[in-house]
Amino acid sequence: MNLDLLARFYERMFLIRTFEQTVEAYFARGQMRGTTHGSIGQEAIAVGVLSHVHPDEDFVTGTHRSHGHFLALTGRVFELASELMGKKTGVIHGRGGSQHLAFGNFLTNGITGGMLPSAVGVALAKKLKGEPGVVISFLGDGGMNEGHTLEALNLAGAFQTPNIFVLENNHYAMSTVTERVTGGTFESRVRGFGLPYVRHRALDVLEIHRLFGEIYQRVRETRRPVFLEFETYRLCGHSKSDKREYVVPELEAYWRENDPLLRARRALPEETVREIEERVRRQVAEAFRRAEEAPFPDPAEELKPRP
Ligand SMILES: Cc1ncc(C[n+]2csc(CCOP(=O)(O)OP(=O)(O)O)c2C)c(N)n1
Ligand SMILES: [Mg+2]
Repeated sequence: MNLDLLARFYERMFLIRTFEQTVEAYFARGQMRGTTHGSIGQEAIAVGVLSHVHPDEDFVTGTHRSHGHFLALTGRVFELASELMGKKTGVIHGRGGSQHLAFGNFLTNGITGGMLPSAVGVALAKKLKGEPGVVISFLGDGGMNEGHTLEALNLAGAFQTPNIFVLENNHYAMSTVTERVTGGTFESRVRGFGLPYVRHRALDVLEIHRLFGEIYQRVRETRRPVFLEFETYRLCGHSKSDKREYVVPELEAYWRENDPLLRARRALPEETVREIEERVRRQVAEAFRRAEEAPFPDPAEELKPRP
């Protein structure tokens, strides 16, 4: 096992978790407004997958639940905390909030599966222009039951675009247990559109990194799409007010026991874990403190068209 790589990944996973827990505390105290969706339990996917990105060549699209994707990609805690507080120092000057992040070649929106049509368009443009790079798109199991997702997958299959679809199947769409509202299987649907399908239970960040690395290289070379389903679990509510009355007890017990973050933690020397956690806690506390002190944007300035 590569302990140096695992320590690096653990630091990013712990950063995401600490960020999400801090956000929960801010909402509970009424220090943040609006809504937010945490990714506690799913950190290993963001970190393992996005460890492969070439920021200048690839394009990444997220979802309503993308704090982890953003932090895995950029590590910019202060900008994200500022964005959630509506501050001028935010990722997009506090205009978008938690669900509407835009940073370089990374975009998210709050429509379930809503980035997929654009993601296929970007990949098609890359293919037609002969540009390098791939488009990596996260989506949820609920997103798989949206019409626009199926239209986008159909076009990816028809045009054979360099897309990698990363389904984070966490078993729930808000309070709906996905199995209950899904006809047939995701795999047969996706294969029906002419895309190869890979499924993996996302427990081990190093394994996710290795698997995604293979798929990433394949799509960079072949310029053809691949669909990857990760089985995962969110160990937090859907959004800020959720009593989690819908959870399936067996699933909950399995994923609490097998939390990928704790699994990585257990494999590292105690001293390494202690150093990482102290450093990250300081980093997050400092970023939130600075974000609190940062100014709100000036509406007159912000409403001017961007160059
Ligand atoms: C088109 C659309 N319908 C409904 C919603 C409300 N909504 C927000 S998140 C969500 C559940 C999404 O579930 P899933 O795709 O599994 O992602 P997860 O929340 O599990 O990460 C829904 C229905 C929405 N944002 N967009
Ligand atoms: Mg889901």
